[in-house]
Amino acid sequence: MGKVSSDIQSLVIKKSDFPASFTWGVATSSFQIEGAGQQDGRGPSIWDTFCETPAHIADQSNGLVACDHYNRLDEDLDLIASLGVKAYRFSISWPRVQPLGQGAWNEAGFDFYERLVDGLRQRGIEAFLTLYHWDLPQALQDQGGWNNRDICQHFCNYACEVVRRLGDRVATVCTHNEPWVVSILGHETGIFAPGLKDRKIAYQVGHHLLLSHGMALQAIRAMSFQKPLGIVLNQSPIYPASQAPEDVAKARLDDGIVVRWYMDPLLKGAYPADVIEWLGDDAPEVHAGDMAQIAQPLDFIGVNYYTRNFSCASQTWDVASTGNPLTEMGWEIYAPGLTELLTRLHADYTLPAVYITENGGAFKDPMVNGQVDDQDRLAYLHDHIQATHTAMAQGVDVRGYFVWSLMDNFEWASGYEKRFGIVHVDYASLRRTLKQSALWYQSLLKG
Ligand code: IFM
Repeated sequence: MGKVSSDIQSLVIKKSDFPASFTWGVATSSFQIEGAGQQDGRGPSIWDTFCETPAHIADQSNGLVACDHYNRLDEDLDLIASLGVKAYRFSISWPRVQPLGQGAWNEAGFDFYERLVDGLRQRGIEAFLTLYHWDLPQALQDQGGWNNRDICQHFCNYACEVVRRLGDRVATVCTHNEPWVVSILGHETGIFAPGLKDRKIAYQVGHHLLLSHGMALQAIRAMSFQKPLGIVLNQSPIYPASQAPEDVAKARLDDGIVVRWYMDPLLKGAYPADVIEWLGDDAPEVHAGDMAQIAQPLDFIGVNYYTRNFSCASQTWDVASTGNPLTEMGWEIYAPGLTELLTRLHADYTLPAVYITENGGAFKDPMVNGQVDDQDRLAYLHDHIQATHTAMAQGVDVRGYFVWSLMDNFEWASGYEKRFGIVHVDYASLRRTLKQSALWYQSLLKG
């Protein structure tokens, strides 16, 4: 393990700049790290199926081993504890605990999560549990997946069972991670599982995700569960590429598709009229009572922020034209966008507590003499933590910040080629090594 290099000391943000109650954490998701794809009765998920088509994943990989977190739980819990974080955000693999997505529970799967929440507790780390981070049981996809309204009740049953078994040892529960990704990338562009390319289905899926969120919140509260409940959205401020009226209009519509399509129903009880009009016949079928069901009171909202976006009506926007550096994903590094996003949401909505539930970057990360000197990631994290602080100073009630990600992992259609971790994973040996960014985060959290 290396030392924090001296130039890092010049970075300005300090833990003491934040309230003592602020939650500092790291985040992961089940499919991206667990592996053990065919172990202990886990059922197949749509991502297992999606990975079977080599062209879907950049390096033709899959999640069968991933970081083998399932078999290295204690080591990984010690790793998390070594960072000094207050909280760990993770997701439950639905097919691990209920292989078919309905019916029988898999006790071995629940045992794993029992050991996870107990292990966190023993180490004094709060558990931030996410119910759905994209690994749908394949058996439910075979019945239409999120396009079949029946799935809302299946999700609700699953959510209640997870809370019944684990709820006493978690700090918060979140229903969905990034419904825009599931809806659009999974069902309109088809670059993520289940790989459909149909706009009408995509928006029906989006509606069912939100409806299932509302149903689950209501059912969990009916169990007298008192802890904070929320949802996590991927959000970006969207700017027109120029002040030309068509670019301004496109930016407004894109904001409707990415931000307002989720924020409005959750916090105002209605879909944005401009997006409904743009969808025409592809607008989702909404039953009487659905919108009230979706707009359950939220205890918190999670914001996943990586970059900003530009909208251009006439041509493809060249992100290089901003002149700012890009991450390995090709995403512009623009920390002020996080402040702009948070203050805009604060102005437009009556927000519940906010957590930055994901923030981070993929960088090249060469391992040299056993160390990864990822100054680019370190600066990225520093600047975004500072941007969070700036938003808080302007009145946004941000309660915590989670680095994406604890460790390098399966980056969906990019496979293992893109590394987001503050801990390096050598995929041949599965050895974990703290990068400079992890050492810096550790020193920041020491205060
Ligand atoms: O790795 C993903 C994560 O699963 C969801 N949010 C974005 C991350 C980086 O692409």
